[in-house]
Amino acid sequence: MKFNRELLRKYFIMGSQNCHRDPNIVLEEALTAGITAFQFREKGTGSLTGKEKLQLGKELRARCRKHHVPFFINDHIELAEVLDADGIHVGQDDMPVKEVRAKFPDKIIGLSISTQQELDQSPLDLVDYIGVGPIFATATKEDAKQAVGLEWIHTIRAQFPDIPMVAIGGIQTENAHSVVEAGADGVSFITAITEAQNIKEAVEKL
Ligand code: TZP
Ligand code: MG
Repeated sequence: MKFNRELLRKYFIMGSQNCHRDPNIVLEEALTAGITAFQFREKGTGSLTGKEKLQLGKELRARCRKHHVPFFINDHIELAEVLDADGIHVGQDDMPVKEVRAKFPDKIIGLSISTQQELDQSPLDLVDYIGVGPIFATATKEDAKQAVGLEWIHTIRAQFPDIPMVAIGGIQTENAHSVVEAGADGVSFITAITEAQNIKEAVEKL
């Protein structure tokens, strides 16, 4: 799948550890409601591993394919290959972007950026988009860094007017628009959907 920055507008991230219901149903509702991208992030306390992770990944991958929504894998290079993911999202401590790009010349690659130093030292020319945050406080990621605020989006935009950018961390229906107004191409979110009473309404508002 070819990258287009509009894919970043409503970028849902989740793993089974985030869901109170069958992750297949949660994803299906989110896809039907209009998310523009999905990232399988099976990670942290209570997450599946090995064959179970692979099996769930296959199921979620198939659902994205059916809806023509790009399917991303968080970190897990091998899984991205096996599941024929459209893209992979890596953090600063994962496989270096240069190696990921060499391995996957045609996949969409996203990279997390949380500080000016990371911005300065990352090979931005090799990635399709950056993920920036955590913008607001979040309890979803166990090792999340301090919230950087909307100011961080302005700071990056001033230096890179054209770089495709999705924001993450504490983004909910009530604050999503402030993030886009600050200059992000889109918002990524976990609990805005996995904790939503009504997924359809939540996706529409985000
Ligand atoms: N990376 C930075 S914050 C975060 C990740 C994966 C968690 C976002 O979860 P939520 O529930 O949308 O705040
Ligand atoms: Mg990572």
